[in-house]
Amino acid sequence: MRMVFRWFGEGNDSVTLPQIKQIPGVEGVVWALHDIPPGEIWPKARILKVKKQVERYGLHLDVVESVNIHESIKLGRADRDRYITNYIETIKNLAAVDVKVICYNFMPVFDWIRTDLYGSLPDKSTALFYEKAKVTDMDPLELVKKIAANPDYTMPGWEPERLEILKDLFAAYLDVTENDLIAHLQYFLERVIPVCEEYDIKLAIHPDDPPWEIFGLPRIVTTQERLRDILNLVPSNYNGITLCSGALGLRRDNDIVSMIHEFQERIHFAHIRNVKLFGNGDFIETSHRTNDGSLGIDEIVRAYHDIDFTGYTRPDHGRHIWDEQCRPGYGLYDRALGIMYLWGLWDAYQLVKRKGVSNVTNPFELER
Ligand code: CS2
Ligand code: MN
Repeated sequence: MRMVFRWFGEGNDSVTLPQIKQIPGVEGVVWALHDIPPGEIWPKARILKVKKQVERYGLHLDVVESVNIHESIKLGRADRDRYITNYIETIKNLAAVDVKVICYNFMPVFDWIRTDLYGSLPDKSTALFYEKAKVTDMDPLELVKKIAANPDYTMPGWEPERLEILKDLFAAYLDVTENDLIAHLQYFLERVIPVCEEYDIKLAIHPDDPPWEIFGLPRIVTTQERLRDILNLVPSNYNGITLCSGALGLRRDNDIVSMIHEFQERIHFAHIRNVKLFGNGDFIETSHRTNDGSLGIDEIVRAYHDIDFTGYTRPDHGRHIWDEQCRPGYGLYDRALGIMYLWGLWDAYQLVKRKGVSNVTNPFELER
């Protein structure tokens, strides 16, 4: 497990590089050029600037999240080849600074969707919250308008200035089926993966969040079966997965431990976080600790330990605690606590392995 930490860039993040450097066991940042629109080439000079900033603190920039995919590629439009060519140029520019993994997603229109970025937890901290009724009962454009009108609630893809574009996109996706979307992903992968092989840089698709159809938009990165299909679209090690426990774990029928075992060679990036699922379909993000949410983070870390996972790993979203002012889900404190929890589990499993405590398979199960 090689620990990395998401950083949104100088002037764009409340968390600083010196702070990240002091979190135990963090070796690199997960970064992106967030101001470059999907479909455009990431300029070499901009990439080199980040390299300089990050390396000054002894951190690496091996993992990029995300190089976003232009909607024309997802829609299979006639102009997609131009955007694929640009994507390939970006891959080459990133390989030139030794980037090893590129995380991306194939979600139409929106990245992750929540209805409240500051939902309350019983301890008075706040976290990203999803209220099912709000999503199912509302016209998506109305919801977008309402959320976008409040600057505190702006999420990726929901920006007010995108409203007109959003209307067109919704219309464009009306007759795109899940199978079409899979075919468009295949078309993309067949063209970029050979370049990834040549330049030794791995692609890692992030699951849809939440992993089900939303607002009538098709979604395909949702289950173990779907992940298997995607890996088989182009059977190369360079066509891999970002296994996000918090996104996939929103479905009770998803078994993360089984996915870790099945896809082990193709998991190039692990996102680990917990989430509390409610009976009515709502959910809220929690601390990383197993006891605080619905996912067995202890079992998930044990599965990574069992497969001797050497891939990049990051804590995912955290709560907002101790009055921290930060990007929603991306504060310093709770994610740093999350890292210490992950290391705590990992080191304990290491110890059990070293000492050969054969009668205790999971010391943490005894506590629960
Ligand atoms: C989210 C996403 O769950 C997550 O990791 O923060 O924004 C995610 O980074 C992107 O969907 C990956 O492309
Ligand atoms: Mn994630």
